Amino acid sequence: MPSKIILDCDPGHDDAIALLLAHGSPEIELLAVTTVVGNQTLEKVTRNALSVAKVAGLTGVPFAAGCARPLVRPIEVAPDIHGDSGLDGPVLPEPELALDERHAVDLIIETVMAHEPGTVTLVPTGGLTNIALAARKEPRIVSRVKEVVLMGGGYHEGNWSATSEFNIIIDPEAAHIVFNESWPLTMVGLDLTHQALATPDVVERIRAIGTAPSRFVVELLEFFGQSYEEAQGFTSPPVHDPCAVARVIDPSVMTVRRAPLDVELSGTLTLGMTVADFRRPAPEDCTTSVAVELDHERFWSLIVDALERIGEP
Ligand SMILES: [Ca+2]
Repeated sequence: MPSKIILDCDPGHDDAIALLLAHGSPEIELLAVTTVVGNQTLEKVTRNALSVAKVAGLTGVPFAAGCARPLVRPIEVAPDIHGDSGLDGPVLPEPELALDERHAVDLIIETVMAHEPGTVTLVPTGGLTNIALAARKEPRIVSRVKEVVLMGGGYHEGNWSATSEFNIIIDPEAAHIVFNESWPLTMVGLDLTHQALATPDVVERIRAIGTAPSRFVVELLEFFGQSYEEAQGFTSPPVHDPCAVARVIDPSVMTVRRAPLDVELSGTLTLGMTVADFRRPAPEDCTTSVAVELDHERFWSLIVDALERIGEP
């Protein structure tokens, strides 16, 4: 039985690859794709999601736009990493799919409520505004969701401040809501995703597939690599978001550790920090885990295999 997921994203180079990975993996049944302000404005990331769908030949899955700004904070986007479009590098095809008319928050709620309890996994790879609002608007989704597997945060690393990761710091109040609900939650944070480096041999493996979607990914990785080198001194870019999808496809692709988790809302230096308490074994009722170590070879093989299955749509 494939795992049913809702991908809530802000494409975004790594979101685009996460979407391709989900679409090309038989272990995943993609129920819906929802967008949220983050790497760029809602309008831009939504268009990007639809362009990626066109590249992937993805049809029959509802795409819905969600929140255009965080719950409390002003909008903060990331053009220095993702460019002015949010997905700079490749030529973006004109979208063909029409957006679902529902707000993303309603699509998330209706999708979770329409499926058996314990069968739908939420995979957020952007700020947590939509997910937080969905939990507040329809609290029954919290016990019905199988798990939340999110890309964000980090127990020892930050990237947007010394302590905090972009997806969390752009809407820390939303993250606080999501991290403090009772659903099982796995935080695939920077500690893990900084191991998911698109090294030159990885880029060559993807290039060798020789299809239009693989060329699209190579062009994404080339732009992303340049951004990360200039902005943060990486020699190969960390490809964050597909790590969360990979965890759902094959849990053995990473090790995780159970630990109580919370989000800092009042720190002057540490706003948006995700704090994991490792002082003792996690208590029985702890529902949160953090991703620790990635199987780099297995991870990239999942992406290469997905692109090979997508082929030339
Ligand atoms: Ca993202």
